[in-house]
Amino acid sequence: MKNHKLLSYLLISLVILIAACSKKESAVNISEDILINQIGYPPQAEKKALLRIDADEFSVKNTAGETVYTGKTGEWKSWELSGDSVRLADFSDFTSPGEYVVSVNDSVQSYPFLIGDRLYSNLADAVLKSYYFARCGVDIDSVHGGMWHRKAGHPDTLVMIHTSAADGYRPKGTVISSPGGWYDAGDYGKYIVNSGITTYTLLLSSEMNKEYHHQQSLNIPESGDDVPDILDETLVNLKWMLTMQDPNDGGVYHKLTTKNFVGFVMPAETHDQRYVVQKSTAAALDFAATMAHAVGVLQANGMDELAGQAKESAVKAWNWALRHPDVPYRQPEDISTGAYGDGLLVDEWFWAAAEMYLMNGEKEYLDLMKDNYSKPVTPTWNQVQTLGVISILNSDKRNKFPEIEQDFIAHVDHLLAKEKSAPYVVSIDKFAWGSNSDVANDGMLKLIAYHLTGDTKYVASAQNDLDYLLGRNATAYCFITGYGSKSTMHPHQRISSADGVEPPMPGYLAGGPNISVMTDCNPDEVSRSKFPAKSYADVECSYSTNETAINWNAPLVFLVSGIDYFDATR
Ligand code: 9MR
Ligand code: 9MR
Repeated sequence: MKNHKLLSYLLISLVILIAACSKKESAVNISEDILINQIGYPPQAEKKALLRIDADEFSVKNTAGETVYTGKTGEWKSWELSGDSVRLADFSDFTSPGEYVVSVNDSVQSYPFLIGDRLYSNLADAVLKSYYFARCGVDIDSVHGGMWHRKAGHPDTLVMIHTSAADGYRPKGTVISSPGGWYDAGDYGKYIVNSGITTYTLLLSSEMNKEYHHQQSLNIPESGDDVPDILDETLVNLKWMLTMQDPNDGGVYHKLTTKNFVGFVMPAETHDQRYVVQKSTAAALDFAATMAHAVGVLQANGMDELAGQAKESAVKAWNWALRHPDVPYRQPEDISTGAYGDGLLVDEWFWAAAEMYLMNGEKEYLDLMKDNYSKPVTPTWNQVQTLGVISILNSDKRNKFPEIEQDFIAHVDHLLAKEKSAPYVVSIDKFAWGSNSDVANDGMLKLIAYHLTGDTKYVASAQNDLDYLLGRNATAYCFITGYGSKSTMHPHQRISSADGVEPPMPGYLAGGPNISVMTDCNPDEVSRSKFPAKSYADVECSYSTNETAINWNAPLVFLVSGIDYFDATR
């Protein structure tokens, strides 16, 4: 009897529970078929959502569930890269600050988002602070790192010259010191080629978004000194780069890594021997370009001694490259960490020559710059001519190069044209490894075009790139850790995996969708879309879609800071 009573009590409770749950579900029916920027939109910005639902109308509702705006949707547009179709929901003329959802048929709604001023300030800080969390060889204390505090690892004061890097000055087995810098990515390596473009891009943001970065405080150990935090942080890596040059001949080691990738353990728990591996022409040129560019920034910030050192190192690396114009990086047999190998160096020559020319005005560099010119493209670690182009257009030599300026604007206009005809309102139409960084770099180029022309159509288009990264994309993910309703939680990143803290370190951009390596995870366990724009998996094993990397965050620093800066001054 007693048992029967208990059973019926349990049954009734279960029924009530199920009813309560299903009621809750029908009250809040969030659908990933409504894609929005999950942080939100500045009042004066264009505001676009995308519907994968065939509805002619949509509405915007406030938190009380009241409809505050209704609009008509655009026509169905299908995209071969995502394998689906979307309809545009444009509510740009709705400008009242507040928290909202986009709703369709009164039955489904988007994740919530805000309309308001300065929505991205906090995000801009986090995206830049990601570099502090990536510092190599120092404790991250709880004052600055909060719950992500950790012990130092990889002092890198006893680094061996690998056989591939041995020469008369530093024979095999020589030990050098090369401490500091940032971990490249989810792995613990430090790579010069990738450091070059990253360091340059951050220096560029410090110059072009100068007032913005001047008021920014990141709560890093250097905060409060007389240098902007972005520069303090960037110098961490620049100073490491200087240690990668062989003072004897000016050559630059390609990378500093263990022989093989180590496991997913904390920095302080891994002690495998680290090596500097092979000098390469690409490393020398990227190093020379970055150092030459840094000279002006350092001088402008009263750091003359370091500026002098950067200048001298740039010249030495450049001269090494002249003596060794064609030394590609070839991965030695006993080394299996990242290669960053590049067989085509015209763009590296152009970039380095441009920076050397801007540094000291000599004709020798100008000639080589002209000889190696090719039209600007969206930059990546192995396509860097556009970095030289940007430096020229930002300099007092700009007027001497009207064709280069034309080519730059033509590339950005082409990005705008692609966005205009793209169903997902974004310029990207090729999904390579790190595709999200291509979106961020497109956005950066658009903001630079705005600086050059004053035309705000470029800012509007950059906002679309940001909207994409913050959730208005075919995967419905906000790709930046710690931000948005549904964001990357399991990046392929050793520290976030091993630190025992549930949320990943914040402010990191995931690599993003691509179909380069469909087997990084066991395909039986992790299903990936065959469509490039959807082929993303928020799982740790997916190094080809879900790693983080310094060169991917840097254009995002520029993009978010630039848009927030624009928002603050419009
Ligand atoms: O963890 C490595 C990551 O940082 C690299 O980007 C990636 C590609 O080179 O490789 C990862 O390491 C994997 C290796 O390539 C294959 N075996 C499994 C390793 C860890 O997932
Ligand atoms: O970003 C790099 C990507 O363009 C390459 O296709 C890929 C494979 O070679 O390597 C990426 O760089 C990785 C590097 O080799 C090691 N550290 C992690 C980087 C990001 O995945």
